[in-house]
Amino acid sequence: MNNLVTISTHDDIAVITIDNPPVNALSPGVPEGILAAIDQVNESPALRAAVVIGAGRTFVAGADIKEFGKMTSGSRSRGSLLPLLLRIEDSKKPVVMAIHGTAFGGGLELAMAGHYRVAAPTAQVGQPEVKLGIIPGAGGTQRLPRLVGVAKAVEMCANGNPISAREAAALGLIDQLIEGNLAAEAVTFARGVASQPARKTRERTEKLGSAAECAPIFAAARDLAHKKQRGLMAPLAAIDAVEAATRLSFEEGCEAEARLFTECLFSDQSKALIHVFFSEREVGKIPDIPKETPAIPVNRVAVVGSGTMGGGIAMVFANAGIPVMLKDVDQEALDLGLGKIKKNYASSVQRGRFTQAYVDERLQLIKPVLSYDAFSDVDMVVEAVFEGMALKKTVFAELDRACRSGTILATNTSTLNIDEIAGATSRPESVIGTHFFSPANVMRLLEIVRGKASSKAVIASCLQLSKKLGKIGVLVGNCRGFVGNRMFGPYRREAQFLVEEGAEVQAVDEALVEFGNAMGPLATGDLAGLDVGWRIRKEYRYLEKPGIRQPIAEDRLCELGRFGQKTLKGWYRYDESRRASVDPEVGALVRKWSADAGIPQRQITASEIVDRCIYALVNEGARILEEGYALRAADIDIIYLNGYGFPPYRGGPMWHVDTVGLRKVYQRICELHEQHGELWAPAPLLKQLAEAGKTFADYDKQQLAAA
Ligand code: 3H9
Repeated sequence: MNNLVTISTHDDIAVITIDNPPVNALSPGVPEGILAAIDQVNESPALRAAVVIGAGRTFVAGADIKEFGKMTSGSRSRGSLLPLLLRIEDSKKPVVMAIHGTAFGGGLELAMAGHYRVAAPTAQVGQPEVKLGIIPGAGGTQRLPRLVGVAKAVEMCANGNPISAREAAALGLIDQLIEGNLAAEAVTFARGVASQPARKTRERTEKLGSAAECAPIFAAARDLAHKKQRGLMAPLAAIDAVEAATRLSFEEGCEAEARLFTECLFSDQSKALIHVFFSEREVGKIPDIPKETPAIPVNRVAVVGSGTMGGGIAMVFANAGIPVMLKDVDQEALDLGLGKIKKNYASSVQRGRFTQAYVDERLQLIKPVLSYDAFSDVDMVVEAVFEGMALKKTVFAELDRACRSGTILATNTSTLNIDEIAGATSRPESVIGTHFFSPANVMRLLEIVRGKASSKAVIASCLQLSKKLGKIGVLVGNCRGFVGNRMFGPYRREAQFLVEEGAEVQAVDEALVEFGNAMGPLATGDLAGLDVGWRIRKEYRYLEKPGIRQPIAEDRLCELGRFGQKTLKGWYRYDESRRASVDPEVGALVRKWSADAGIPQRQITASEIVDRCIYALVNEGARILEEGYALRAADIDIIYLNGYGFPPYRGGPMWHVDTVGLRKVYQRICELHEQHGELWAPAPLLKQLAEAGKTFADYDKQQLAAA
């Protein structure tokens, strides 16, 4: 044993405690410590059985993910866990795994190597490895189907979602649920089974089924993976590994699992997804706002504006159990807004996402109001009125009058200057941006926009609140478009340029969907409404530098009333159920506009489409980073993964170009600069990193060290 694993005796039963905070990961020393303790139990005549339990908040949440980066293809780290688990399973005296919190990944694999499993009813178990781009690597794909059957094992290994201890008990994965004191009752359980022969999971076959019975299960699982996890290799590898359990012996199945595990572990996909895992946890760490910063409790909220965004934001608060007032200017607007909320909830009930009782409770929490009178006791207001500076200033002046001091005054603007909005109040320190993404009740991203005067308490509160709301909050600076939309501008600009230079509309979208994005840039424009950008462009036209090329097609489409899905015409044509089809009229119009503007037409490849759109995005990202509007390249990645449908297995745009190689990307941007002029001037930070042979990840590390 060692300081990570300790043993105590309770008469004839040993309790082996794993104590490796925060989540008892199987870091080096932990599996060895457990095994040494089991050996001790087997050697002691006085001990009849062992209980393995986790100290603190959880059982074992998995292998230590931090160790993965250190593994090389010759590394034995992976190889060491499987034989250790075999030796635990070979213990002559029964081993009872006592689970609370989570038994995930290697944690569940450890639990399955025990002879019995007991669990607190609140515990969760799962094989989430696919979310990290890998598969279970210590026999999980072989033992799980033996305990829960093939269909459930395939599902759990391929989608990575955990199941509750109750479900696990019903499936036979957990032998007993323990409502009271887990350790004490696990000892009693162990005493009860001490004299029975220990049954090895690996020797069980009764739930495996025949190859013919299992074939349709694997076919359906592969189909689902192709649809729901497009582009990801790990889910398919996980299915292959479980299939091996049904065709091969346990030992051969483990060898097949090992091959697939290694392939996945050394893939770019797994590196990217592990980067995402750690970045999601880093994003809330702000150097000048320590964890202890006192936050303002947010228990009562008001939302101003009951349009699509306001209504969605009200639902977000209601879904988190926070009472919310929804304000609009007149009854008609309010009725319309509430009607949309109810329709939205009704469709969730229909799809089985929520029960009617849950929805009724949520609706009780949303109180429609017409005046600011009741705002005096709210902790936070989120303004979500139309995007226009004058209107926003009027609203904030009203809020300044109506709200007590200390209330967080947040704006959901996606483009306007937070400091100017804050200037309409006597308390700019209370003002902040909370940029929700549409549909607000679905999208996970929340850009928290720090104004010049936003207080640390207000920022800390919004970061904490984002978790409570089930969002991932990313702190960004106050520049035009903030981080996400500022980068999206050049990305969509290039998509339009490409069409104006001769690419087909659907060829542009298809190239980016093939790259892995959830949607193409032109179809996204149609979904969001082309008129939104058109109005903003008209407002900011005075900022455009003369002589710099601007896209023409989208403004012209808007002039023709083609605003996208809402008018059933935009880049595409839509039927009443909003199914898109190619509109030849658009192709002809763009060709005419391009000819009038003297834009030469040519054949454009899918690879040029991807380079131009993605590198325009990244070049702007590099500027944002250098200017300090994003704290880390990883923050930009999290924004794009959670707000813009960037493929997770590419790790986000900045991680993606690190993987391609910054030198190569920089050279390509230089070429595009030569071909297309000033808009493609390489960002100085990109140039500097490329020339130094560094990556954006190196830049993040350097910034962290300096903070
Ligand atoms: C695996 O097991 C492969 C096997 O088949 C074996 C192959 C040989 N390792 O999320 P939180 C850190 S793959 C290292 O904020 P929560 C995390 O970074 C693994 N560190 O807390 C954070 O650090 P910090 C399969 C880990 O309460 C801190 O713990 N397992 C690990 O919201 C708190 O985390 C998984 O994929 C780890 N495994 O959620 C489970 N896990 O404070 C991954 C966490 O410095 N983990 N950390 O930022 C989770 O899903 C969640 O962390 C969990 C707790 C639900 C456990």
